[in-house]
Amino acid sequence: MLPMLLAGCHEKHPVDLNYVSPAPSFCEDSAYQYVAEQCAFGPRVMNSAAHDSCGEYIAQKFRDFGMTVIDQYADSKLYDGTPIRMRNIIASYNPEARARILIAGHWDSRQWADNDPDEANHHTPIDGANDGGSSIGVMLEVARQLQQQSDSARVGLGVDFICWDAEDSGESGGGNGDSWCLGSQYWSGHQHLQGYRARYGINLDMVGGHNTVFYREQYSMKYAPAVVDKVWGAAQRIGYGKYFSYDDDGSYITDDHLQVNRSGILCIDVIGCDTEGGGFPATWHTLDDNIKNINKETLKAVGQTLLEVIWTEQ
Ligand code: AHN
Ligand code: ZN
Repeated sequence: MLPMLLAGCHEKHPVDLNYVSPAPSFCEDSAYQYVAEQCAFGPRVMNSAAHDSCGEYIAQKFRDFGMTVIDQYADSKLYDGTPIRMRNIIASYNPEARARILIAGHWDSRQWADNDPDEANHHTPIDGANDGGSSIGVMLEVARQLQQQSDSARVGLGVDFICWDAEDSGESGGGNGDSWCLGSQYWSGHQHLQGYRARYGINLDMVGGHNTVFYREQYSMKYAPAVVDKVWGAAQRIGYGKYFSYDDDGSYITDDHLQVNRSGILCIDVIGCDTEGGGFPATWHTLDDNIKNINKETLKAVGQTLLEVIWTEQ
């Protein structure tokens, strides 16, 4: 019998209703819980006790899921000269495998809600449930799924989860592009292992909000169009074309993926946009970026797509 083919209104590639994915099911309840647990420490702003405790939590969770964890500590300075101590956390599945991919996202949260509608909040730190927490929550659940597989069916690919620090302390208005992404800037010049290579990278940013859609970010299209195709194609294949949309082009966004590209590894950014208007999510850099505004379906769409990419990588 011919497979039934159906082109939904959001799909560029027709959905094959007979397609059976080899990937396990991503549990959005687990991912949500990992976001909530990060938020419970308080805002993860640089040089704070909450930040440091949450870093320990993240590293320990990855170890609990059988990953080999490398900590990369480094000193840096915020754009206003404040000294900071950064911790990039690199957790590896199958650390000995030659064929590897990289999945990344930042774990720090912004020290100011400088996009809050109420100006009185502009100097208050944010929980960063979506902006920071969601990426780590999804990566932890992907790691847990990798560990859960029975020995006979284990994925042979290597996967490196890189949790960037100090992404979100940049200068308001985006004027000073170098003031953002300090952890990944450091890593791009000092990789955690000498001669580190990955086939490609997927950076996650704001992957857990309400009313979220992922458009093809333009630097990703410029540097790594085949990786964009791979990820968007995987999403469409398993029915998440509504989230991974071809309807509009994304914009050019300064984010951690640029630093990975700078290091010579092709990397894309999966960054949430608001379904209304296509800009950053409505809660972006506001006090509303908290656990109440995390959407499990969005976490599921991104997490299941990543599992599909991993389980179908040759
Ligand atoms: C700038 O605003 C220059 N880049 C956005 C990167 C970012 C901040 N992603 C989340 N928070
Ligand atoms: Zn941010």
